[in-house]
Amino acid sequence: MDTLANAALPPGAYLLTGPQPVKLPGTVVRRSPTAIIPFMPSFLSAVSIIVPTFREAPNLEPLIRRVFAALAPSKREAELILVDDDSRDGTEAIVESQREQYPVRLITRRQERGLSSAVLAGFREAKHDLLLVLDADLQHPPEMIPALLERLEEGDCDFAIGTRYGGQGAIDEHWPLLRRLVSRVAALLARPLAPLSDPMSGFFALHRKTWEQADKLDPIGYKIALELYVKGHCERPGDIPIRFESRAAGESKLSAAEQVRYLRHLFRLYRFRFPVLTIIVLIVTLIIEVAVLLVTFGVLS
Ligand SMILES: Nc1nc2c(ncn2[C@@H]2O[C@H](COP(=O)(O)OP(=O)(O)OP(=O)(O)O)[C@@H](O)[C@H]2O)c(=O)[nH]1
Ligand SMILES: [Mg+2]
Repeated sequence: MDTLANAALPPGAYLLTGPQPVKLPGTVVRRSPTAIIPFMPSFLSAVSIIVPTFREAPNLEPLIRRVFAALAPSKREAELILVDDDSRDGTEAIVESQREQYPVRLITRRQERGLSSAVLAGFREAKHDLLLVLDADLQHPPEMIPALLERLEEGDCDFAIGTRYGGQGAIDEHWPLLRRLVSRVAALLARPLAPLSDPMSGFFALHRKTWEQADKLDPIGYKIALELYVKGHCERPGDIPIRFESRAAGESKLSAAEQVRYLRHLFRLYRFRFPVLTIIVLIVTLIIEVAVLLVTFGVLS
């Protein structure tokens, strides 16, 4: 550890340097010095749980408590990594207050922004072989975490995902109609890329090697699951139906701009997955546009 870099930081916080760093300047990682939880040894693979957060302070205490309560019966070793984009809403103090009891860490990004890149920052910090991602606002029931992990370990699955649309999946009746529609259309548009019933889901689990061996990721999108599935060359999704709750507290960060970014993101994934087809579609579009211009020009002149 670089003592000079850490001298200026509050107790319990230090900049990661050395072989396994989060390289971003201004990134502060708080580590629990005695991240001990009274779990017995387990034969199940250990999991790093990554939660991107932005202004989620009121949700953090119940989130942390419910995550570890869900894992307790299986005695699976786990760490929880919150990746916060400098919310300045008390997040740091809340995580600090939980660190004695639970193996939870906070990465505070002072400069970079964005949900998808936050998830990847969490992956880089994760130390276990299974990676699981969920939102902080308790829309994804933490009680379903074991089901996702068990599905991933069944052998015929390389990407487990909590779905609102498959099987007994459901959405809280208070979720706005427009959001339901947008979510459905977004899922439909992604269908040729991946056979996921809910590709916009932010609740998923994968093996570390899937991420490590993935093609170069381009985290511009609001949700990273689809990109990880496609670029990680996954072939065997495992749907776990969940009941998608309404946000427990705080505000949604899904803006119209994010939805436009999703379309750009989709286009890039199509180009990656079907390069020849994309070129053909572009050429045909170009020919049609030129033809329309010529006809218009011919008609007008
Ligand atoms: N680190 C980080 N986290 C983010 C950012 N934007 C959103 N998040 C987190 O990502 C998760 C999903 O964001 P939400 O705003 O709940 O998006 P959503 O679930 O699609 O929308 P709602 O249904 O309206 O809640 C939450 O835990 C957010 O706090 C960001 O820019 N940086
Ligand atoms: Mg949400």
